[in-house]
Amino acid sequence: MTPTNERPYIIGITGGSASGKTLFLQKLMAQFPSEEICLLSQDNYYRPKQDQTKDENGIENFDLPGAIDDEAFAKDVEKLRSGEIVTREEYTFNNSTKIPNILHFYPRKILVVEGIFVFHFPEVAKLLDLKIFIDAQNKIKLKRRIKRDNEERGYDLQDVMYRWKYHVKPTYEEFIRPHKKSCDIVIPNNIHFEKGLEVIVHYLKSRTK
Ligand code: UZR
Ligand code: MG
Repeated sequence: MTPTNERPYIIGITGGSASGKTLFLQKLMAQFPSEEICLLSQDNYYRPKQDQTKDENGIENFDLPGAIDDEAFAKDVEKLRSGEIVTREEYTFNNSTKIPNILHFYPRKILVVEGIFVFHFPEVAKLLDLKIFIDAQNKIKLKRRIKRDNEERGYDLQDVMYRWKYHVKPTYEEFIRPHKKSCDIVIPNNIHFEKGLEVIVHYLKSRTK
């Protein structure tokens, strides 16, 4: 546990797919020593591929809230909140040949919880002290998604476009965008998020002093 025994300050970060959450968080995490901050990503709570719901064309839809084991996710946030260590197998996306790492998460003064459904799952959302929404225009997110899915997740262009139209965009509209109006802070990331990041880092530093 952290030197003082206070419970962590919990920040939730959401935003549409490819809005820039991961990059924002990499930069945020780099500003703190690892003993002060912990990042828990919803990505590690995808249910196995064989348990995913298929659409009418037989394609798994990873963009439905049911794609995530929300119970396990919320339980782990609660564990970290109450000072317990969390152990979880890494999710390897489209790469069935990769041997997953075993990840360990430690309770810290600041806990960051990220993912497309962190505001949608009530049992996770209720644990958040600060809700941040990273926002970008659809055409910009799509451009980023094409690049990322090709380089990191092994999908070709046709695949990306299909998922965008039938899975990603409808999910954004139904389960993600509605939370923009009720979150605490919206950070636009059409060009960059540097100023928004600076403000958040400054605020969090004041809490870890
Ligand atoms: P972010 N996702 C995959 O691409 N492959 C998987 O095995 C599991 C999830 C995608 C998911 C969602 N949808 O849009 C995205 N698809 O990961 C969320 N297809 O991650 O917020 O980093 O974009
Ligand atoms: Mg991400």
